[in-house]
Amino acid sequence: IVLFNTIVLASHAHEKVDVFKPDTHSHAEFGEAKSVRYLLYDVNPGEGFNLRRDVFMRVANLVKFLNDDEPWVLVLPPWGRLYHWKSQDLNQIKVKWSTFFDLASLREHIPVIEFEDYLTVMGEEVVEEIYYLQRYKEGWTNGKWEEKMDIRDCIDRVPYQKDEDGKWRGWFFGYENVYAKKFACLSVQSEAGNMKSFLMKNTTSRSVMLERAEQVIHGQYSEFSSMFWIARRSMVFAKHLRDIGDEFRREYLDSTDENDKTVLKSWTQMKKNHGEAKGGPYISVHLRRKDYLYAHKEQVPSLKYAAKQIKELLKKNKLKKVFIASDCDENDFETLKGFFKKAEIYRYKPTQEIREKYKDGGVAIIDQWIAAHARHFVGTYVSTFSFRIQEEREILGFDPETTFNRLCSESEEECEQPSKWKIVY
Ligand code: GFB
Repeated sequence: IVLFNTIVLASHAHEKVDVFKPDTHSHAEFGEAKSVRYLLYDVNPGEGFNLRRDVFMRVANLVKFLNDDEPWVLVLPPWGRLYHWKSQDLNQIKVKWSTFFDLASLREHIPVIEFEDYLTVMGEEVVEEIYYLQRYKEGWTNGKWEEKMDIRDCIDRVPYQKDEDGKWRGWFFGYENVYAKKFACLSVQSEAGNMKSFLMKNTTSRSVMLERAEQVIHGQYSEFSSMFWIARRSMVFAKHLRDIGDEFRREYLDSTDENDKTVLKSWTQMKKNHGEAKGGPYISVHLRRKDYLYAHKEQVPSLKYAAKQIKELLKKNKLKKVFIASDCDENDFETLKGFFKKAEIYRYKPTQEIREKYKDGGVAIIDQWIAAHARHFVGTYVSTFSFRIQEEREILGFDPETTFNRLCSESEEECEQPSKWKIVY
């Protein structure tokens, strides 16, 4: 079903050419075998890991819709060069998705391959077409949202340049020899799913890359829809990371899946009611520091005030253990611990071997996994890191009252708690 009025591709910037007529083209022409096409994407370099996971869900659902009509495979963008991955001693580019996620689970939703496998399949280090998604220069017309997309002049300086052989060169996840044959800027105001017609009708090459894929929104497939949650549920963390988290839970937090009622099944089989999961006998806290200390200084508590809130939660839940997931340094962690006399305060500290194998991203996932299994969770204001923990808890079947909570700062008069984005099956 076509939900927008016009999809246009201009041969020259600003010139609109209607190429898509919903009434004449709304059905795929079957009868001929269609060859597989590859969709690639990347995200604004400044975005962190957990917003990138959200962009994956949008693109994954786009690939799902494409597959209703044509065989498309999503090429997973290697992880790397992330602003928050500060460990200088680790090599943190070209990191495969399988380091962090279970590819078999992703494939229960859509066909995916790693970038390196894509290069092997292509037999050449090439991306055929790149569309650099950008806003409309003129903003929303009449202040009204309408679905549209047009090839336009690039608004910002783009990180791709044409070399003397006519090849487009750019970052390409750190793969220096990769080039693109064609490059254009595409102004979009669109739901991810609505890119389908553009890709099917306005592009023909074997591989297409959407740069700045965060420009497209979830739209009707947002948190309120089962499609969002299907894509989200398929993002199962890699078993090697879950195992490390589970071992830590067992060893320090008296937490096992059997006791906590968090036994994991294949995501396609798992459907938990709220309140079925009990969680381990500990409070978990996502205490976001670093850039949040200035980016959200009004909403981020001092360590002392965070400790006060945690103590109240321990008392209320009759618990004595706390698990802290945080990007804070050791000094801050020790300071925080110093505010507690009786409670046991834990933090996951990776060995050097684990750091080297799974990088800063893997360690963050282990933190998220442990935090997701607590009897009660409290996160940080607007942090996508906290949001992803909340989603994990929805999947596991926790009572939303134990999940959608955040720490308040001492300067907040009203401390609004996070929206309850409950799972939809
Ligand atoms: O994931 P993320 O986008 O969440 O970025 P926000 C935060 C990153 O910091 C994580 C590290 O991906 C981790 O690398 N980090 C944060 C942590 N909390 C923890 C933790 O508890 N444990 C571990 N091990 N690592 C957004 C950013 O951050 O905040 C934007 O994505 C921007 O770029 C905005 O800076 C202000 O949503 O918290």
